[in-house]
Amino acid sequence: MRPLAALLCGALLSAGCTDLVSHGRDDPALEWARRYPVVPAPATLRPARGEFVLDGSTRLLLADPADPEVRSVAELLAAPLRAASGFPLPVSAAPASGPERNALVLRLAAELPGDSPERYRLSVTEQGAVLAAATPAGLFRGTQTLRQLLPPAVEEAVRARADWRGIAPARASTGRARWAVPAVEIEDAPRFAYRGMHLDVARHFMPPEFVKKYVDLLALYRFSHFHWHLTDDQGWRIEIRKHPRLTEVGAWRRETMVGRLGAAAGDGRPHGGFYTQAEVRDIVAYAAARHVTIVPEIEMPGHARAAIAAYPELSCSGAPVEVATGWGIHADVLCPSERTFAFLEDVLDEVMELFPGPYVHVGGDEVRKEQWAESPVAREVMRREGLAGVEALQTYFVGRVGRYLEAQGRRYVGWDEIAQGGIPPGAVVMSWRGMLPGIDAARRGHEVIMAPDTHLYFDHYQANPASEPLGIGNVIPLRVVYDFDPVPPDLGPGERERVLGGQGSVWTEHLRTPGEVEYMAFPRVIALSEALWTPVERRSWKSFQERLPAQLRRLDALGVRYRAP
Ligand code: TNX
Repeated sequence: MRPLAALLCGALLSAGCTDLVSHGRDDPALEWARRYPVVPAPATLRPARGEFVLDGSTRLLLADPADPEVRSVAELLAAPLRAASGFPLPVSAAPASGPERNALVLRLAAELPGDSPERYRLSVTEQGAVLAAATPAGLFRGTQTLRQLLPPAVEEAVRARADWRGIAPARASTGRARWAVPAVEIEDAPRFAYRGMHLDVARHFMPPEFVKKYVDLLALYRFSHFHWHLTDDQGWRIEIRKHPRLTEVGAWRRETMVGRLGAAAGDGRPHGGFYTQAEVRDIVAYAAARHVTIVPEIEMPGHARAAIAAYPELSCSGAPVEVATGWGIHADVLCPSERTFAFLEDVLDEVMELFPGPYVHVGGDEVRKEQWAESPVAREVMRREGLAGVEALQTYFVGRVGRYLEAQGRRYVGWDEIAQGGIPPGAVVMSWRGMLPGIDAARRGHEVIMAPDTHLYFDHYQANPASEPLGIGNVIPLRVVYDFDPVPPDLGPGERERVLGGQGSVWTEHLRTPGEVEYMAFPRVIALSEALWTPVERRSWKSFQERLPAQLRRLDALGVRYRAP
Protein backbone atom coordinates (compact mmCIF):
# COMPACT_ATOMS: atom_id res chain seq x y z
CA MET A 1 0.00 0.00 0.00
CA ARG A 2 1.27 3.45 -0.84
CA PRO A 3 1.63 5.88 2.05
CA LEU A 4 -0.79 8.79 2.20
CA ALA A 5 1.95 11.37 1.68
CA ALA A 6 2.96 9.78 -1.58
CA LEU A 7 -0.61 9.73 -2.86
CA LEU A 8 -1.08 13.36 -1.95
CA CYS A 9 2.15 14.46 -3.52
CA GLY A 10 1.43 12.46 -6.64
CA ALA A 11 -1.81 14.35 -7.01
CA LEU A 12 -0.41 17.77 -6.18
CA LEU A 13 3.06 17.47 -7.64
CA SER A 14 4.15 20.32 -5.48
CA ALA A 15 7.82 20.79 -4.89
CA GLY A 16 7.30 21.22 -1.17
CA CYS A 17 6.17 17.70 -0.51
CA THR A 18 8.71 15.88 -2.63
CA ASP A 19 10.79 14.98 0.39
CA LEU A 20 7.80 13.15 1.74
CA VAL A 21 7.49 11.42 -1.58
CA SER A 22 11.04 10.19 -1.74
CA HIS A 23 11.05 9.02 1.86
CA GLY A 24 7.56 7.62 1.82
CA ARG A 25 7.72 5.01 -0.91
CA ASP A 26 9.73 2.02 -1.95
CA ASP A 27 9.61 2.90 -5.64
CA PRO A 28 10.75 6.51 -6.02
CA ALA A 29 10.60 6.54 -9.81
CA LEU A 30 7.04 5.30 -10.17
CA GLU A 31 5.36 8.44 -8.86
CA TRP A 32 6.64 10.72 -11.58
CA ALA A 33 6.96 8.24 -14.45
CA ARG A 34 3.96 9.47 -16.46
CA ARG A 35 4.64 13.16 -16.08
CA TYR A 36 8.38 12.83 -16.69
CA PRO A 37 8.81 9.81 -18.98
CA VAL A 38 12.58 10.30 -19.26
CA VAL A 39 14.84 7.35 -20.13
CA PRO A 40 17.37 6.70 -18.73
CA ALA A 41 15.87 7.81 -15.41
CA PRO A 42 17.90 10.69 -13.93
CA ALA A 43 19.87 10.15 -10.74
CA THR A 44 17.56 12.56 -8.92
CA LEU A 45 14.32 14.14 -10.05
CA ARG A 46 12.18 16.46 -7.96
CA PRO A 47 8.70 16.93 -9.40
CA ALA A 48 7.20 20.41 -9.36
CA ARG A 49 3.89 21.98 -10.25
CA GLY A 50 3.25 23.92 -13.42
CA GLU A 51 4.98 24.04 -16.76
CA PHE A 52 7.15 26.23 -18.94
CA VAL A 53 5.23 27.04 -22.10
CA LEU A 54 7.39 28.04 -25.05
CA ASP A 55 6.06 30.67 -27.44
CA GLY A 56 7.08 33.07 -30.18
CA SER A 57 9.18 35.20 -27.83
CA THR A 58 11.09 32.42 -26.05
CA ARG A 59 14.85 32.91 -26.30
CA LEU A 60 17.83 30.63 -25.93
CA LEU A 61 20.51 32.32 -23.85
CA LEU A 62 24.12 31.21 -23.55
CA ALA A 63 26.23 32.15 -20.55
CA ASP A 64 29.28 31.05 -22.56
CA PRO A 65 28.50 32.34 -26.04
CA ALA A 66 32.14 32.26 -27.15
CA ASP A 67 32.49 28.51 -26.62
CA PRO A 68 31.95 26.81 -30.00
CA GLU A 69 30.98 23.49 -28.38
CA VAL A 70 28.30 25.20 -26.32
CA ARG A 71 26.99 26.93 -29.44
CA SER A 72 26.87 23.63 -31.26
CA VAL A 73 24.90 22.00 -28.41
CA ALA A 74 22.48 24.94 -28.42
CA GLU A 75 21.97 24.76 -32.17
CA LEU A 76 21.31 21.02 -32.10
CA LEU A 77 18.56 21.69 -29.59
CA ALA A 78 17.16 24.83 -31.21
CA ALA A 79 17.07 23.85 -34.86
CA PRO A 80 14.46 21.06 -34.71
CA LEU A 81 12.51 22.95 -32.09
CA ARG A 82 12.29 25.97 -34.39
CA ALA A 83 11.27 23.82 -37.32
CA ALA A 84 8.60 21.99 -35.33
CA SER A 85 7.13 24.95 -33.45
CA GLY A 86 7.61 27.75 -35.94
CA PHE A 87 9.01 29.92 -33.11
CA PRO A 88 12.16 31.90 -33.98
CA LEU A 89 14.01 30.88 -30.77
CA PRO A 90 16.95 33.23 -31.25
CA VAL A 91 20.27 32.28 -29.63
CA SER A 92 22.14 35.07 -27.89
CA ALA A 93 24.46 35.84 -24.98
CA ALA A 94 22.86 35.71 -21.54
CA PRO A 95 22.93 39.06 -19.74
CA ALA A 96 25.08 39.03 -16.60
CA SER A 97 22.10 39.62 -14.34
CA GLY A 98 19.41 36.97 -14.14
CA PRO A 99 16.98 35.46 -13.74
CA GLU A 100 15.59 35.53 -17.24
CA ARG A 101 11.92 35.17 -18.04
CA ASN A 102 10.67 33.07 -20.93
CA ALA A 103 14.15 31.82 -21.72
CA LEU A 104 16.09 28.64 -21.87
CA VAL A 105 19.52 29.31 -20.40
CA LEU A 106 22.57 27.11 -21.04
CA ARG A 107 25.49 27.60 -18.69
CA LEU A 108 28.83 25.89 -18.01
CA ALA A 109 29.15 25.39 -14.27
CA ALA A 110 32.31 23.68 -13.06
CA GLU A 111 31.04 24.04 -9.49
CA LEU A 112 28.26 21.47 -9.92
CA PRO A 113 28.81 18.74 -7.33
CA GLY A 114 30.17 15.40 -8.50
CA ASP A 115 33.06 14.34 -10.68
CA SER A 116 31.52 12.99 -13.88
CA PRO A 117 32.27 15.29 -16.82
CA GLU A 118 28.73 14.48 -18.02
CA ARG A 119 26.91 15.74 -14.91
CA TYR A 120 24.25 18.38 -15.37
CA ARG A 121 21.38 20.12 -13.62
CA LEU A 122 18.12 20.99 -15.32
CA SER A 123 15.71 23.34 -13.56
CA VAL A 124 12.39 24.05 -15.21
CA THR A 125 9.89 26.48 -13.69
CA GLU A 126 6.90 28.32 -15.11
CA GLN A 127 9.28 31.17 -15.91
CA GLY A 128 11.80 29.22 -17.95
CA ALA A 129 14.51 26.58 -17.93
CA VAL A 130 18.13 26.64 -16.85
CA LEU A 131 20.50 23.91 -17.89
CA ALA A 132 23.87 23.94 -16.14
CA ALA A 133 26.66 21.43 -16.72
CA ALA A 134 30.33 21.02 -15.97
CA THR A 135 31.27 20.49 -19.64
CA PRO A 136 29.71 20.79 -23.10
CA ALA A 137 29.20 16.99 -22.97
CA GLY A 138 27.12 17.42 -19.82
CA LEU A 139 25.16 20.21 -21.48
CA PHE A 140 24.46 17.92 -24.42
CA ARG A 141 23.24 15.11 -22.12
CA GLY A 142 20.98 17.64 -20.41
CA THR A 143 19.50 18.77 -23.73
CA GLN A 144 18.54 15.18 -24.49
CA THR A 145 16.66 14.98 -21.20
CA LEU A 146 14.94 18.24 -22.08
CA ARG A 147 14.17 16.86 -25.55
CA GLN A 148 12.38 13.93 -23.92
CA LEU A 149 10.26 16.34 -21.87
CA LEU A 150 9.11 18.10 -25.03
CA PRO A 151 6.24 16.72 -27.13
CA PRO A 152 7.24 13.87 -29.50
CA ALA A 153 6.36 16.15 -32.43
CA VAL A 154 9.84 17.64 -32.00
CA GLU A 155 11.18 14.31 -33.29
CA GLU A 156 9.40 14.76 -36.61
CA ALA A 157 11.43 17.89 -37.11
CA VAL A 158 14.59 16.06 -36.08
CA ARG A 159 13.82 13.48 -38.74
CA ALA A 160 12.81 16.03 -41.38
CA ARG A 161 16.12 17.85 -40.92
CA ALA A 162 18.37 14.80 -40.55
CA ASP A 163 20.73 13.60 -43.23
CA TRP A 164 19.31 10.15 -42.52
CA ARG A 165 15.66 10.94 -43.29
CA GLY A 166 15.94 9.11 -46.63
CA ILE A 167 16.08 5.77 -44.86
CA ALA A 168 13.23 6.46 -42.46
CA PRO A 169 9.76 5.35 -43.52
CA ALA A 170 6.99 7.94 -43.59
CA ARG A 171 4.77 8.04 -40.50
CA ALA A 172 1.56 9.78 -39.71
CA SER A 173 2.11 13.13 -38.09
CA THR A 174 1.80 13.29 -34.32
CA GLY A 175 -0.22 16.44 -34.83
CA ARG A 176 -0.07 19.95 -33.47
CA ALA A 177 1.72 20.13 -30.18
CA ARG A 178 1.60 22.41 -27.20
CA TRP A 179 5.17 23.46 -26.63
CA ALA A 180 5.33 22.90 -22.90
CA VAL A 181 7.89 21.36 -20.54
CA PRO A 182 6.70 20.19 -17.11
CA ALA A 183 8.39 22.00 -14.22
CA VAL A 184 11.04 19.90 -12.56
CA GLU A 185 14.44 19.92 -10.87
CA ILE A 186 16.83 17.27 -12.16
CA GLU A 187 20.36 16.61 -10.97
CA ASP A 188 21.98 13.95 -12.99
CA ALA A 189 25.19 12.09 -13.79
CA PRO A 190 25.87 8.67 -15.31
CA ARG A 191 26.78 5.62 -13.25
CA PHE A 192 29.29 4.50 -15.92
CA ALA A 193 31.48 6.49 -18.30
CA TYR A 194 31.39 3.76 -20.97
CA ARG A 195 27.84 3.28 -22.18
CA GLY A 196 28.18 1.61 -25.52
CA MET A 197 26.33 0.13 -28.45
CA HIS A 198 27.99 -1.88 -31.19
CA LEU A 199 27.00 -2.38 -34.81
CA ASP A 200 28.38 -4.99 -37.19
CA VAL A 201 28.50 -3.48 -40.68
CA ALA A 202 30.78 -6.23 -42.02
CA ARG A 203 28.26 -9.06 -42.26
CA HIS A 204 25.79 -6.67 -43.85
CA PHE A 205 26.80 -3.25 -45.04
CA MET A 206 24.70 -0.44 -43.58
CA PRO A 207 24.53 2.86 -45.48
CA PRO A 208 26.20 5.93 -43.93
CA GLU A 209 22.79 7.59 -43.45
CA PHE A 210 21.70 4.72 -41.26
CA VAL A 211 24.90 4.82 -39.22
CA LYS A 212 24.06 8.45 -38.48
CA LYS A 213 20.51 7.60 -37.52
CA TYR A 214 21.84 4.91 -35.18
CA VAL A 215 24.27 7.39 -33.60
CA ASP A 216 21.48 9.92 -33.20
CA LEU A 217 19.35 7.36 -31.38
CA LEU A 218 22.26 6.48 -29.10
CA ALA A 219 22.64 10.17 -28.32
CA LEU A 220 18.94 10.45 -27.45
CA TYR A 221 19.44 7.76 -24.80
CA ARG A 222 22.64 9.37 -23.52
CA PHE A 223 25.04 6.67 -24.71
CA SER A 224 28.69 7.72 -24.79
CA HIS A 225 30.31 5.22 -27.20
CA PHE A 226 29.54 3.68 -30.56
CA HIS A 227 31.57 0.55 -31.32
CA TRP A 228 31.78 0.30 -35.10
CA HIS A 229 32.64 -3.25 -36.20
CA LEU A 230 34.21 -2.39 -39.56
CA THR A 231 35.95 -5.56 -40.71
CA ASP A 232 35.29 -9.28 -40.65
CA ASP A 233 35.56 -12.42 -42.78
CA GLN A 234 32.63 -11.35 -44.96
CA GLY A 235 33.66 -7.79 -45.70
CA TRP A 236 36.15 -4.95 -45.17
CA ARG A 237 34.21 -1.71 -44.94
CA ILE A 238 36.66 1.15 -44.46
CA GLU A 239 38.76 2.73 -47.19
CA ILE A 240 42.50 2.49 -46.47
CA ARG A 241 44.44 4.64 -48.94
CA LYS A 242 47.70 2.71 -48.70
CA HIS A 243 46.05 -0.65 -49.33
CA PRO A 244 43.26 -0.06 -51.83
CA ARG A 245 42.52 -3.74 -52.49
CA LEU A 246 41.01 -3.96 -49.01
CA THR A 247 37.91 -2.26 -50.40
CA GLU A 248 38.36 -3.02 -54.12
CA VAL A 249 38.35 -6.73 -53.33
CA GLY A 250 37.61 -7.13 -49.63
CA ALA A 251 34.39 -5.09 -49.55
CA TRP A 252 32.52 -7.43 -51.91
CA ARG A 253 31.36 -11.01 -51.65
CA ARG A 254 29.94 -13.32 -54.26
CA GLU A 255 26.87 -14.27 -52.27
CA THR A 256 25.47 -14.62 -48.77
CA MET A 257 24.46 -17.64 -46.79
CA VAL A 258 20.82 -17.35 -45.81
CA GLY A 259 18.68 -19.41 -43.48
CA ARG A 260 19.22 -21.33 -40.30
CA LEU A 261 22.65 -22.84 -39.68
CA GLY A 262 22.57 -26.39 -40.93
CA ALA A 263 19.81 -25.62 -43.43
CA ALA A 264 21.46 -22.57 -44.96
CA ALA A 265 22.17 -22.01 -48.64
CA GLY A 266 23.79 -19.30 -50.74
CA ASP A 267 21.45 -16.67 -52.16
CA GLY A 268 23.49 -16.20 -55.34
CA ARG A 269 23.43 -12.41 -54.92
CA PRO A 270 26.58 -10.30 -54.62
CA HIS A 271 26.73 -8.06 -51.54
CA GLY A 272 29.07 -5.30 -50.49
CA GLY A 273 29.86 -1.69 -49.78
CA PHE A 274 32.32 0.41 -47.84
CA TYR A 275 32.76 3.85 -46.29
CA THR A 276 35.11 6.28 -48.01
CA GLN A 277 37.40 8.23 -45.71
CA ALA A 278 35.31 11.33 -46.41
CA GLU A 279 32.20 9.46 -45.24
CA VAL A 280 34.00 8.23 -42.14
CA ARG A 281 35.10 11.78 -41.29
CA ASP A 282 31.57 13.00 -41.73
CA ILE A 283 30.18 10.31 -39.40
CA VAL A 284 32.90 10.92 -36.80
CA ALA A 285 32.05 14.64 -36.78
CA TYR A 286 28.34 13.88 -36.60
CA ALA A 287 28.92 11.65 -33.57
CA ALA A 288 31.31 14.12 -31.93
CA ALA A 289 28.70 16.88 -32.12
CA ARG A 290 26.43 14.55 -30.14
CA HIS A 291 29.23 13.70 -27.71
CA VAL A 292 29.33 10.10 -28.86
CA THR A 293 32.85 8.68 -29.22
CA ILE A 294 33.36 6.10 -31.93
CA VAL A 295 35.43 3.01 -31.14
CA PRO A 296 36.54 1.62 -34.52
CA GLU A 297 37.21 -2.10 -34.67
CA ILE A 298 39.73 -3.70 -36.99
CA GLU A 299 39.54 -7.47 -36.45
CA MET A 300 42.77 -9.45 -36.05
CA PRO A 301 44.26 -12.03 -36.22
CA GLY A 302 41.02 -13.97 -36.88
CA HIS A 303 37.82 -12.81 -38.59
CA ALA A 304 40.16 -11.34 -41.21
CA ARG A 305 39.35 -13.33 -44.33
CA ALA A 306 38.23 -10.29 -46.33
CA ALA A 307 41.69 -8.76 -45.77
CA ILE A 308 43.36 -12.04 -46.75
CA ALA A 309 41.21 -12.25 -49.89
CA ALA A 310 42.56 -8.82 -50.83
CA TYR A 311 46.18 -9.59 -49.87
CA PRO A 312 46.76 -13.39 -49.62
CA GLU A 313 50.35 -12.81 -48.44
CA LEU A 314 48.86 -11.81 -45.04
CA SER A 315 48.11 -15.47 -44.26
CA CYS A 316 50.81 -18.00 -43.44
CA SER A 317 50.16 -20.10 -46.56
CA GLY A 318 49.66 -17.22 -48.98
CA ALA A 319 46.98 -19.29 -50.74
CA PRO A 320 44.21 -17.34 -52.48
CA VAL A 321 40.81 -17.28 -50.75
CA GLU A 322 37.60 -15.43 -51.54
CA VAL A 323 35.75 -13.08 -49.21
CA ALA A 324 33.71 -15.41 -47.00
CA THR A 325 30.13 -16.10 -48.06
CA GLY A 326 29.21 -18.22 -45.03
CA TRP A 327 29.15 -17.52 -41.29
CA GLY A 328 31.03 -19.22 -38.50
CA ILE A 329 34.67 -19.28 -37.49
CA HIS A 330 37.03 -19.57 -40.42
CA ALA A 331 40.47 -21.18 -40.39
CA ASP A 332 42.04 -18.26 -42.29
CA VAL A 333 43.93 -16.01 -39.90
CA LEU A 334 46.63 -13.38 -40.25
CA CYS A 335 50.18 -14.74 -40.05
CA PRO A 336 52.31 -13.24 -37.23
CA SER A 337 54.92 -12.14 -39.81
CA GLU A 338 56.73 -8.80 -40.05
CA ARG A 339 54.84 -8.18 -43.27
CA THR A 340 51.52 -8.53 -41.41
CA PHE A 341 52.57 -6.20 -38.58
CA ALA A 342 53.77 -3.59 -41.09
CA PHE A 343 50.42 -3.87 -42.88
CA LEU A 344 48.47 -3.52 -39.64
CA GLU A 345 50.50 -0.47 -38.64
CA ASP A 346 49.68 1.15 -41.98
CA VAL A 347 45.99 0.41 -41.47
CA LEU A 348 45.99 1.64 -37.87
CA ASP A 349 47.84 4.83 -38.85
CA GLU A 350 44.95 5.74 -41.13
CA VAL A 351 42.38 4.59 -38.59
CA MET A 352 43.93 6.79 -35.88
CA GLU A 353 43.97 9.72 -38.28
CA LEU A 354 40.24 9.28 -38.86
CA PHE A 355 39.12 8.49 -35.31
CA PRO A 356 40.31 10.87 -32.59
CA GLY A 357 38.80 8.89 -29.68
CA PRO A 358 40.94 7.22 -27.01
CA TYR A 359 40.02 3.60 -27.86
CA VAL A 360 40.84 1.38 -30.82
CA HIS A 361 39.35 -2.13 -30.84
CA VAL A 362 41.60 -4.84 -32.23
CA GLY A 363 39.12 -7.75 -32.18
CA GLY A 364 40.95 -10.87 -31.07
CA ASP A 365 37.91 -13.17 -30.78
CA GLU A 366 37.48 -16.69 -32.11
CA VAL A 367 40.98 -17.22 -33.47
CA ARG A 368 41.54 -20.67 -34.90
CA LYS A 369 45.18 -21.61 -34.58
CA GLU A 370 45.65 -24.59 -36.95
CA GLN A 371 47.41 -22.51 -39.59
CA TRP A 372 49.82 -21.11 -37.01
CA ALA A 373 50.59 -24.56 -35.65
CA GLU A 374 51.58 -25.73 -39.14
CA SER A 375 53.45 -22.64 -40.26
CA PRO A 376 57.28 -22.45 -40.16
CA VAL A 377 56.94 -18.64 -39.99
CA ALA A 378 54.72 -18.80 -36.90
CA ARG A 379 56.94 -21.45 -35.29
CA GLU A 380 60.00 -19.28 -35.85
CA VAL A 381 58.25 -16.33 -34.14
CA MET A 382 57.39 -18.55 -31.15
CA ARG A 383 61.02 -19.70 -30.91
CA ARG A 384 62.39 -16.17 -31.25
CA GLU A 385 60.02 -14.72 -28.64
CA GLY A 386 60.23 -17.71 -26.29
CA LEU A 387 56.50 -18.42 -26.51
CA ALA A 388 55.20 -21.72 -25.14
CA GLY A 389 52.53 -22.27 -27.77
CA VAL A 390 49.97 -20.81 -30.14
CA GLU A 391 47.90 -19.32 -27.28
CA ALA A 392 50.89 -17.32 -26.13
CA LEU A 393 51.44 -16.35 -29.75
CA GLN A 394 47.98 -14.77 -29.79
CA THR A 395 48.89 -12.75 -26.67
CA TYR A 396 52.12 -11.67 -28.37
CA PHE A 397 50.25 -10.71 -31.54
CA VAL A 398 47.63 -8.57 -29.82
CA GLY A 399 50.14 -7.14 -27.33
CA ARG A 400 52.49 -6.05 -30.10
CA VAL A 401 49.74 -4.25 -31.98
CA GLY A 402 48.55 -2.81 -28.65
CA ARG A 403 52.01 -1.41 -27.92
CA TYR A 404 51.97 0.29 -31.30
CA LEU A 405 48.65 1.95 -30.46
CA GLU A 406 49.80 2.92 -26.97
CA ALA A 407 52.93 4.53 -28.40
CA GLN A 408 50.57 6.93 -30.23
CA GLY A 409 48.65 7.68 -27.05
CA ARG A 410 45.70 5.33 -27.59
CA ARG A 411 44.15 2.59 -25.47
CA TYR A 412 43.34 -0.73 -27.09
CA VAL A 413 40.35 -2.94 -26.50
CA GLY A 414 39.99 -6.63 -27.36
CA TRP A 415 37.31 -9.32 -27.07
CA ASP A 416 37.90 -11.52 -24.04
CA GLU A 417 39.78 -14.28 -25.90
CA ILE A 418 42.80 -11.98 -25.90
CA ALA A 419 43.20 -13.17 -22.31
CA GLN A 420 43.55 -16.86 -23.21
CA GLY A 421 47.33 -16.95 -23.37
CA GLY A 422 47.80 -14.26 -20.70
CA ILE A 423 46.33 -10.77 -21.02
CA PRO A 424 48.53 -8.42 -23.00
CA PRO A 425 49.54 -5.52 -20.74
CA GLY A 426 47.42 -2.38 -21.03
CA ALA A 427 44.53 -4.08 -22.83
CA VAL A 428 40.94 -3.23 -21.99
CA VAL A 429 39.02 -6.51 -22.02
CA MET A 430 35.56 -6.62 -23.57
CA SER A 431 33.81 -9.55 -21.93
CA TRP A 432 31.35 -11.20 -24.33
CA ARG A 433 31.31 -14.88 -23.35
CA GLY A 434 29.28 -14.03 -20.29
CA MET A 435 30.70 -12.08 -17.36
CA LEU A 436 33.36 -14.50 -16.11
CA PRO A 437 36.17 -13.45 -18.44
CA GLY A 438 35.51 -9.84 -17.40
CA ILE A 439 35.52 -10.72 -13.71
CA ASP A 440 38.78 -12.57 -14.17
CA ALA A 441 40.37 -9.68 -16.08
CA ALA A 442 39.25 -7.12 -13.48
CA ARG A 443 40.79 -9.27 -10.73
CA ARG A 444 44.02 -9.30 -12.68
CA GLY A 445 44.06 -5.52 -12.78
CA HIS A 446 42.61 -4.85 -16.21
CA GLU A 447 39.92 -2.45 -17.17
CA VAL A 448 36.82 -4.17 -18.44
CA ILE A 449 33.74 -3.47 -20.53
CA MET A 450 30.90 -5.91 -19.94
CA ALA A 451 29.18 -6.99 -23.17
CA PRO A 452 27.92 -10.48 -22.27
CA ASP A 453 26.09 -12.55 -24.88
CA THR A 454 23.83 -13.77 -22.07
CA HIS A 455 22.27 -10.31 -21.62
CA LEU A 456 23.38 -7.84 -24.25
CA TYR A 457 23.47 -9.59 -27.63
CA PHE A 458 20.64 -8.00 -29.53
CA ASP A 459 20.98 -10.42 -32.44
CA HIS A 460 19.44 -12.97 -30.08
CA TYR A 461 15.67 -13.38 -30.02
CA GLN A 462 13.48 -11.00 -28.02
CA ALA A 463 10.58 -13.40 -27.70
CA ASN A 464 9.47 -16.91 -28.68
CA PRO A 465 11.60 -17.83 -31.74
CA ALA A 466 8.59 -19.53 -33.34
CA SER A 467 7.03 -16.14 -34.07
CA GLU A 468 10.17 -14.03 -34.55
CA PRO A 469 12.47 -13.40 -37.50
CA LEU A 470 15.60 -15.58 -37.57
CA GLY A 471 18.00 -14.72 -34.76
CA ILE A 472 21.12 -16.16 -33.20
CA GLY A 473 21.16 -17.94 -29.88
CA ASN A 474 18.46 -17.94 -27.26
CA VAL A 475 15.89 -15.44 -26.02
CA ILE A 476 16.98 -12.20 -24.33
CA PRO A 477 13.76 -10.37 -23.42
CA LEU A 478 13.53 -6.70 -22.54
CA ARG A 479 13.38 -7.39 -18.82
CA VAL A 480 16.68 -9.28 -18.81
CA VAL A 481 18.35 -6.31 -20.49
CA TYR A 482 16.71 -3.90 -18.06
CA ASP A 483 17.93 -5.86 -15.03
CA PHE A 484 21.49 -6.16 -16.29
CA ASP A 485 24.18 -4.92 -13.93
CA PRO A 486 27.72 -4.51 -15.35
CA VAL A 487 29.23 -4.90 -11.88
CA PRO A 488 28.74 -8.47 -10.66
CA PRO A 489 28.57 -8.95 -6.89
CA ASP A 490 31.66 -11.18 -7.09
CA LEU A 491 33.88 -8.14 -7.58
CA GLY A 492 35.29 -6.54 -4.47
CA PRO A 493 36.38 -2.99 -3.76
CA GLY A 494 39.30 -1.98 -5.94
CA GLU A 495 38.05 -4.40 -8.60
CA ARG A 496 34.60 -2.94 -9.25
CA GLU A 497 36.11 0.38 -10.31
CA ARG A 498 37.80 -1.40 -13.19
CA VAL A 499 34.45 -1.98 -14.86
CA LEU A 500 34.24 0.98 -17.22
CA GLY A 501 30.69 0.15 -18.19
CA GLY A 502 28.72 -2.04 -20.53
CA GLN A 503 27.78 -2.46 -24.14
CA GLY A 504 25.07 -4.01 -26.29
CA SER A 505 26.03 -5.73 -29.55
CA VAL A 506 24.18 -6.06 -32.84
CA TRP A 507 25.75 -8.69 -35.08
CA THR A 508 24.22 -8.74 -38.52
CA GLU A 509 24.57 -12.23 -39.99
CA HIS A 510 20.78 -12.38 -40.24
CA LEU A 511 20.02 -8.66 -40.30
CA ARG A 512 20.17 -7.46 -43.87
CA THR A 513 18.62 -4.00 -43.67
CA PRO A 514 18.48 -1.00 -41.35
CA GLY A 515 14.88 -1.89 -40.56
CA GLU A 516 15.89 -5.35 -39.38
CA VAL A 517 18.63 -3.84 -37.20
CA GLU A 518 16.13 -1.41 -35.66
CA TYR A 519 13.71 -4.21 -34.94
CA MET A 520 16.31 -6.18 -32.99
CA ALA A 521 17.91 -3.19 -31.28
CA PHE A 522 14.77 -1.38 -30.12
CA PRO A 523 13.45 -1.18 -27.53
CA ARG A 524 16.29 -3.20 -25.95
CA VAL A 525 18.71 -0.28 -26.44
CA ILE A 526 16.36 1.89 -24.38
CA ALA A 527 16.34 -0.63 -21.52
CA LEU A 528 20.11 -0.88 -21.65
CA SER A 529 20.52 2.90 -21.43
CA GLU A 530 18.95 2.86 -17.98
CA ALA A 531 21.06 -0.11 -16.84
CA LEU A 532 24.19 1.86 -17.74
CA TRP A 533 23.21 5.37 -16.63
CA THR A 534 20.86 5.21 -13.65
CA PRO A 535 22.02 4.43 -10.08
CA VAL A 536 20.84 0.96 -9.00
CA GLU A 537 18.58 2.32 -6.25
CA ARG A 538 16.75 4.53 -8.76
CA ARG A 539 16.05 1.73 -11.21
CA SER A 540 12.55 0.32 -11.33
CA TRP A 541 11.11 -2.00 -13.98
CA LYS A 542 7.61 -0.83 -13.14
CA SER A 543 8.52 2.79 -13.63
CA PHE A 544 10.37 1.91 -16.83
CA GLN A 545 7.26 0.25 -18.17
CA GLU A 546 5.29 3.41 -17.41
CA ARG A 547 7.82 5.54 -19.29
CA LEU A 548 8.38 3.27 -22.28
CA PRO A 549 5.19 4.10 -24.25
CA ALA A 550 6.20 7.77 -24.46
CA GLN A 551 9.57 6.68 -25.82
CA LEU A 552 7.93 4.47 -28.43
CA ARG A 553 5.87 7.42 -29.64
CA ARG A 554 9.15 9.27 -30.01
CA LEU A 555 10.58 6.38 -32.04
CA ASP A 556 7.44 6.41 -34.21
CA ALA A 557 8.04 10.06 -34.99
CA LEU A 558 11.68 9.27 -35.79
CA GLY A 559 10.70 6.43 -38.12
CA VAL A 560 12.31 3.68 -36.06
CA ARG A 561 10.93 0.21 -36.80
CA TYR A 562 11.15 -1.20 -33.28
CA ARG A 563 9.59 -4.40 -31.99
CA ALA A 564 6.41 -3.46 -30.11
CA PRO A 565 6.73 -5.03 -26.66
C1 TNX B 1 30.33 -14.39 -31.90
S1 TNX B 1 30.91 -11.99 -30.30
C2 TNX B 1 31.14 -13.48 -32.57
C3 TNX B 1 30.62 -12.82 -33.78
C4 TNX B 1 29.29 -13.36 -34.19
C5 TNX B 1 28.40 -13.50 -32.96
C6 TNX B 1 26.99 -13.93 -33.24
C7 TNX B 1 32.23 -12.14 -30.98
C8 TNX B 1 33.29 -11.40 -30.38
N1 TNX B 1 32.30 -12.97 -32.04
O1 TNX B 1 31.57 -12.97 -34.82
O2 TNX B 1 28.71 -12.47 -35.10
O3 TNX B 1 29.00 -14.46 -32.10
O4 TNX B 1 26.19 -13.73 -32.10
